[in-house]
Amino acid sequence: MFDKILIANRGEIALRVIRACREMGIASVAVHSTADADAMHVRMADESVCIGPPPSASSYLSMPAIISACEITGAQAIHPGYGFLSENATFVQMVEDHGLTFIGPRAEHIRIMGDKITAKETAAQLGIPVVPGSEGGVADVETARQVAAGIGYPVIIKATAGGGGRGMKVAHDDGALEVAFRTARTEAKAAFGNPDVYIEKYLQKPRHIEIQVFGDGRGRAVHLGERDCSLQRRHQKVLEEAPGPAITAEERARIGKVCADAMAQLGYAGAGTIEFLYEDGEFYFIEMNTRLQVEHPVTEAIFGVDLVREQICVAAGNEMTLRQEDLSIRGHAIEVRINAERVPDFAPCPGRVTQYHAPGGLGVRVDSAIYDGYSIPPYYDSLIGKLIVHGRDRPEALARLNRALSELIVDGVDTTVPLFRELLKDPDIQSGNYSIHWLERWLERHYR
Ligand code: MV4
Repeated sequence: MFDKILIANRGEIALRVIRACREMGIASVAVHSTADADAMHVRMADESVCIGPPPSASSYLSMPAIISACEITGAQAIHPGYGFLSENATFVQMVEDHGLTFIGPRAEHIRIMGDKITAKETAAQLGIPVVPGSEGGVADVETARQVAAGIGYPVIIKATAGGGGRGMKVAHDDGALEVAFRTARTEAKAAFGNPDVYIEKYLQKPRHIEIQVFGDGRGRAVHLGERDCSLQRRHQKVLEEAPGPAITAEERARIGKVCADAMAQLGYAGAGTIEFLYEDGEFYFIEMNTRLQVEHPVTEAIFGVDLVREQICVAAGNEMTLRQEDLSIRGHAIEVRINAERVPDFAPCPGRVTQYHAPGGLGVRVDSAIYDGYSIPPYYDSLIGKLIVHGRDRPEALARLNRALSELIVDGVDTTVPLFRELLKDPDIQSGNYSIHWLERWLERHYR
């Protein structure tokens, strides 16, 4: 096992990893920009190293600065958290070339899943159901027409190098295809430096369901069920829950086994998430994320598993302790993302937190790195905390969330907390009846 781990991240996820390290008797090293000298992750770690000025590109994304921080402190492994360098295959390679361990999957698997066409081809080969569409990229309008005619309208044109919803165009009929196709290519080139696009059948009212997988890198893998992350605004998740309100135990077992078997075949190491669109009882692969996700705590709650501990164990070359037959779901969990943003326009709202009080009690978890008097810097993501509740069933989780939100105090900055207090009153949220477009429509209705 490692003696010392460096956490190449900040905020709540850095704290999350430090907590796992401390429980495992592993020393932790925080890295921080000059803007984060007073950050909680710096105070909670055993040691810290300043790695550069405020902009991420010169600090949290600086590969040489992070590798140097390992050398200075004697850290043997790097946990990347999410975002920043967590899905950067070049970084993984560099970490390994310096005799250090990256706590995450192999560079090769990150690379495969980073290219959306390769990811989809790989998924299909591994037996994962994918959205009907073009085989690989589509280079000209004529081919696009043929593909669209084959699968039927509406279709969606997506950037190969994309992800997170950027560079997508929907065409509802043949007349709209040419413009959609050309616009998608132009935007893909501008946004990602790569004009390649592919085509899929457009699913009109799906849910976003993602399967948590975990592999030992030696041919064993398990699944930890699904999360429903359909409540999004502009491709940013707002609320996530597990299990998915629309997914049956049989569906979970079936798609879960498909995913676990696929990861076993790949020899995948550590935590991963396989994203699906789910419509009319069918799962369609869209992407795979080769990292720990923001919303991992809802899975931890219902399975009683510490995913970060497992990541560290597998990276250290230990046997995976997770066995599919031992993994069972207890109750229901919901996470809401607390962002320093003004509702309803979601403009970032950095500044000083004049008062903070976190809720507590049975079934309540708060992952946050803020504190009384903390100044939220303007340079980074606006996520300042996550409130996760766990109940014996969905109604109990919802009641607990409502109660916890009533206790939560974050003064001095605008946050998304008032949004959740409103959202919980809606009958569709109470019943779990929502798709990927529900939230945008609700926001329209509610705040116009
Ligand atoms: C789709 C789709 C409908 N049909 N693909 C958006 C981000 C990227 N991860 C994939 N996305 C979508 N792909 C097909 N074939 C609709 C979306 C989509 C979406 C997906 C998940 C969560 C929220 C979304 C909001 C708008 C569109």
